[in-house]
Amino acid sequence: MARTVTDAATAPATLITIPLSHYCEKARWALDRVALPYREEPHIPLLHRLATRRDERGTVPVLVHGGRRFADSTDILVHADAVRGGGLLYPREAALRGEVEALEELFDTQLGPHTRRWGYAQVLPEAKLIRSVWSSGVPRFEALLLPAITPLACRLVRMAYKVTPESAQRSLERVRGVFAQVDERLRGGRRFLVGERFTAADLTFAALAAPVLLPAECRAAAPALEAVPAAMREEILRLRDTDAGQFALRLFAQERGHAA
Ligand SMILES: N[C@@H](CCC(=O)N[C@@H](CS)C(=O)NCC(=O)O)C(=O)O
Repeated sequence: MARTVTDAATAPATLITIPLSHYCEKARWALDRVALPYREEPHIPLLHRLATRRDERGTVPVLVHGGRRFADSTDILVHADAVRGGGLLYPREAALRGEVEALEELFDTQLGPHTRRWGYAQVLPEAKLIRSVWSSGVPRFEALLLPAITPLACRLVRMAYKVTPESAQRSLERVRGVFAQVDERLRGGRRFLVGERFTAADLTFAALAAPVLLPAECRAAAPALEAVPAAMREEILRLRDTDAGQFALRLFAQERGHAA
């Protein structure tokens, strides 16, 4: 017999994460938003690959739910929305849904990789800081292994995300470019990016902007603003001061704790 939406909605879910990851925060926020119960399974970088070895890309987040695996944050949002009956993260109206999907894709590809690269460029030289965010909430034996793994993990992160001082500067320009597009879209005082309600477009923008804003309500593991190097702090304060930055901070303050 086919499973009903209600069966699927109440089946226990597991979200595999790296606690620092902003794509994981995007998925976590969506599950919280639609009130889909889940258990988070956080891992340190490298060991996350053991948990994601059966997924083609091996990245996090991965949602395991109702016997299925969703190994991409957008797939997780689409599933979370559908399993709760639809209309919570994506508008039911086709044209509006198309706009949300286009913005989500823009932020996934043009914002997330660049906030991550810039953020890593600032914190990778700070060994103590990076260890504290990578170990947040992970199983005890992984936390104990982390000091030994950190030098290799830092090298791999630099290679995988092509982190150099020059690329970080270029990424910051790309972030400013996306922020300018969001500023433009918000002109005229609109409260959300699409239509009159909070959607996956707003959620994705705010979650993927988190590494350059460090919002207090973000549930990804992140350093405190006071703990980051001074140059990073100054740039964060400048980005917070833009319309797009203010918008993302408002979404975290008003919408992060709110279940639909
Ligand atoms: N398009 C993917 C991107 C996910 C992604 O890049 N995840 C990073 C963490 S932010 C990751 O898993 N990195 C470790 C790896 O590649 O093994 C999504 O939206 O889920």
